[in-house]
Amino acid sequence: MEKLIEKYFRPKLPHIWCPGCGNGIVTAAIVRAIDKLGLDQDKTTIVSGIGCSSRAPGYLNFDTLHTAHGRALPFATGIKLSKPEHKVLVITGDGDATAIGGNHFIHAARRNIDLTVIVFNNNIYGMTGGQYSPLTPHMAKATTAPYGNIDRAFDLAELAKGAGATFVARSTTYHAKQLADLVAKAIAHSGFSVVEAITGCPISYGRQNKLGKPAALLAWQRDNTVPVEAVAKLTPEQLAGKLVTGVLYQQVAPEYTVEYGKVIKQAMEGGR
Ligand SMILES: Cc1ncc(C[n+]2csc(CCOP(=O)(O)OP(=O)(O)O)c2C)c(N)n1
Ligand code: SF4
Ligand SMILES: [Mg+2]
Repeated sequence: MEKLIEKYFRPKLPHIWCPGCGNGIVTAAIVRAIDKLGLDQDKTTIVSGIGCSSRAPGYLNFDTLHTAHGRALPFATGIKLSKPEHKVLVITGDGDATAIGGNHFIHAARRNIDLTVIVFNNNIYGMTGGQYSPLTPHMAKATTAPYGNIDRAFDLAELAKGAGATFVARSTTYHAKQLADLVAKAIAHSGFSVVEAITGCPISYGRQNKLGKPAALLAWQRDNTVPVEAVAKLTPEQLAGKLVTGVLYQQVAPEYTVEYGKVIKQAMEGGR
């Protein structure tokens, strides 16, 4: 990891994350994926919105943009359209991606634009003190739901797939190696790819829901996930309440910047 730190991280310590936060594990998984694929650092752009998770690109030695809350995808779309040969990654939180940025998320998925979105899902608005997000589980506690959240949560993977994403995967900070492999697969995929990274927020979500120390949050991830390959062998009772991990969906479909390029070419040639 030392070599990776030297190559891919900016010397920008201390970072803002609390002790035991899972964000470092997800960020390291992204760096490992980039290194595995041998991406050109000068042709890789990482964009984020606002939140604890969205601070990650600031620590990374690439062209990075820390934008406005929920707006990472419009910025990333503009970059990808102007430089289609670049790899563009988006780092976002559950609130950033599915609350204030929810509309951008579904429309970027619908376009199948070649962006890789890594959603750091800690089930809460970590940065602003623990308000519930659209990914806070039903009846979990948050500062805005001290008696339990009566909203039902989105299933992010189903939302992405339903909106048109062509690569959807999920893993956790407990499964850090699998997470890095899935991010690499998502980046290699041509089209809108989404990786849901389940990560622990011990300080806000964990405390409010009495989940224990950071290690207990990792143990929760270990005990409440099922690899997609095992699903067919399990009964509905065994699957109840479990999160499925792995590549959940993949499809080949026309990619937006390629289609856009064709239209531009046709217009330049004067055809209709
Ligand atoms: C327009 C706007 N509204 C609200 C905020 C306040 N705000 C900053 S981060 C955040 C929530 C972040 O939650 P999430 O995306 O889940 O990231 P996390 O901090 O949990 O990683 C909010 C509401 C803001 N910065 N800008
Ligand atoms: S508030 Fe939660 S998500 Fe934010 S840095 Fe602290 S532990 Fe991490
Ligand atoms: Mg969050």
